[in-house]
Amino acid sequence: MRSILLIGSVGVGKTTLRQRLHGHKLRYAKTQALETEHGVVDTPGEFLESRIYKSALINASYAVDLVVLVQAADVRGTRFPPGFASAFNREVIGVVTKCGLAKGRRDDAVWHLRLAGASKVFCVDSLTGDGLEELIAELHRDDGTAQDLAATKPRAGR
Ligand SMILES: Nc1nc2c(ncn2[C@@H]2O[C@H](COP(=O)(O)OP(=O)(O)OP(=O)(O)O)[C@@H](O)[C@H]2O)c(=O)[nH]1
Ligand SMILES: [Mg+2]
Repeated sequence: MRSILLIGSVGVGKTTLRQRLHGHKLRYAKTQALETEHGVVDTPGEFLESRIYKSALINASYAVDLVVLVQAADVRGTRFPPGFASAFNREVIGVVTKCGLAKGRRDDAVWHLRLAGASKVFCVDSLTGDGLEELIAELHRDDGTAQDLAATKPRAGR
C-alpha cells in the first residue's frame, strides 16, 4: 500500500479510517499528536483547524506517498480552503467519511474536496465498510513513481 497522510477536522473519522485500513477493531481514541502506523500518518484535527500547525502537516507529507484530505458527509462547510492541496509536493486525494449517515449531503463534501484540489474523491463509511474496497484499490495502485525515477536516472559514464 502507498503510505498516506490523513488530514481533516476534529471528529471526521481519520483514526477510524486508519483502524479500518489496518483491519483493526474500531474503537474511539482521540488523536493527540502525529501517529504513524504501518504507512499511515494520522493527525489530530486541530492541526488543520489551527494555522500554526500547517507547517507540521506540510513537513509530515514529505514522509508519505499520498496526502488524503478527509471530510465528513454529515458536516456543513469545510476547513479546507480552495487550493489547499497546492501546499503539498505530493499527490492529493479526498475521502468523504460517514457516507452512510448523510447520503444527501455527500455531494457537498465531494465538492469541497474537489475545490481544495483533491484529484480523486472516494466516499466511504468506515463503520459499515461501504466504499472501502475502491479506496484500498487506489492505495494499492502503482503510480509509476519508482519507474519514472529510474527512467530519469543518468546512465553510468555520462
Ligand atoms: N457512521 C460513521 N461514523 C464514523 C465514521 N468514521 C468515524 N465515525 C465516528 O466518528 C467519531 C470520530 O471518529 P475519529 O476517527 O476519532 O475522528 P478523527 O478524525 O480521528 O478525530 P480527531 O482525532 O479528534 O482529529 C467516532 O465516534 C467514530 O465512531 C464513519 O465512516 N461512519
Ligand atoms: Mg483521530
